[in-house]
Amino acid sequence: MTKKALITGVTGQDGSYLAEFLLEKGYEVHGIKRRASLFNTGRVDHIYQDPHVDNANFKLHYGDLTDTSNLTRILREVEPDEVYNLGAQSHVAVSFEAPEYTADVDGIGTLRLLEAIRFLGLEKKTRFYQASTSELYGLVQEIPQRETTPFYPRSPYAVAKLYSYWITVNYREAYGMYACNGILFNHESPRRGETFVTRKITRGLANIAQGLEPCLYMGNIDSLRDWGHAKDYVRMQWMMLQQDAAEDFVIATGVQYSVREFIAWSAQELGVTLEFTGSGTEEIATVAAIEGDNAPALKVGDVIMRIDPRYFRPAEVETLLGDPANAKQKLGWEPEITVQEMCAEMVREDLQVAKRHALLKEHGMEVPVSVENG
Ligand code: NDP
Ligand code: GDR
Repeated sequence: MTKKALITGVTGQDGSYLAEFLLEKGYEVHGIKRRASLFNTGRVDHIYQDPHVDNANFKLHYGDLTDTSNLTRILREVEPDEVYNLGAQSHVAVSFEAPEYTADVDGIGTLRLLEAIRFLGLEKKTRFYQASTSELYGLVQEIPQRETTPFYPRSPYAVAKLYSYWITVNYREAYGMYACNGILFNHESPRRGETFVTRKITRGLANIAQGLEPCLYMGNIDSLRDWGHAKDYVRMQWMMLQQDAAEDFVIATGVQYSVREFIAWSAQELGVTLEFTGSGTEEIATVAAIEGDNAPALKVGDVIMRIDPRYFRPAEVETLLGDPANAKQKLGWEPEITVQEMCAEMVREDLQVAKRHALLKEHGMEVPVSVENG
């Protein structure tokens, strides 16, 4: 029997990799996409299947985590074996601007799904994965963070996700549902949204190297993160639903680096060595040396990064470092892609796009390069 999976957030970074992964495993994959005024399926267009042909095994449904009746109808229609709840307003800084919406989608949205599964009598059939987050640890109470580390959320996003974490545990305990949390540390890829820090850096520096932008404006570059590759992390999401009993797992690499280091590696991938001088809001990064021909727009001495306090958060999560020992021991999971390999891949892909845009610009055409916000 073909297994059916339903993914909320299928048009996002993780949703797109997970859909690919499950299709390769032979699943029939259903995804929920939001109605938007522009096409928003860019990350899944390559796996799109014409719904007019028979046996299409990738199907998209319009929906929203704020709409109970819509979620219930989709669940009733699909009767999935597995639900992956990846949909969220996932930007921490934006959650300070839109706290109520974030709570509705990232907190109550999870309850709506769990309750719909129960209401439809699917609680013994449908396994449920909740996209929990290292942001739950916020102001860290223990280093490294593991499954037993106390939570201390530091943003409306993290507080909403805290509700989702516990309501998932509660439905497991109260109704015997196979429901579990993956507490995932930051994971990135060339498909990462443009306003998260890694992608902002790789895209911004590629644009600067090609003369499309003058400078990268950053927030807190002392921040420390445990970064992995999204491809490794979606594999783990699936593994968590294949166990005999539901359990919550920390997924991380166990290594942390600063945002400043990520900027330096990204520049190095472009053949540019940076020198960081000054401190606090006066810190800048200057081009110290250039090798190769990826950065024709730059010369030694150019300032290509400055601090803009607009990107500081009202409450910051300064340091995150996960301990993935439990996942390694019980599930045999190991990340296969290092953060440096991931950074190189992201720069490579963003550079290709920047080169195409530079060519268009050279021929007098307008190109979109904004990295405002985030
Ligand atoms: P993205 O921001 O790339 O994707 C989020 C997805 O959720 C998009 O498909 C988005 O749709 C959808 N979405 C947003 N609002 C709604 C809504 N109201 N109803 C339905 N869908 C909605 O996030 P990631 O792929 O990076 O992350 C996936 C999940 O994992 C998220 O829940 C995130 O909070 C969590 N997480 C992510 C980590 C990471 O480092 N990437 C780490 C830990 C947890 P649209 O495309 O239309 O915007
Ligand atoms: P995060 O990711 O908040 O950890 O949440 P993000 O990449 O946005 O920030 C990481 C760190 O970098 C610092 N930073 C900046 N961040 C952004 N976006 N833009 C900047 O200019 C900038 N300068 C410095 C941030 O302050 C922060 O400390 C991500 C999301 O995917 C969540 O959904 C997920 O739950 C967590 O990772 C784990």
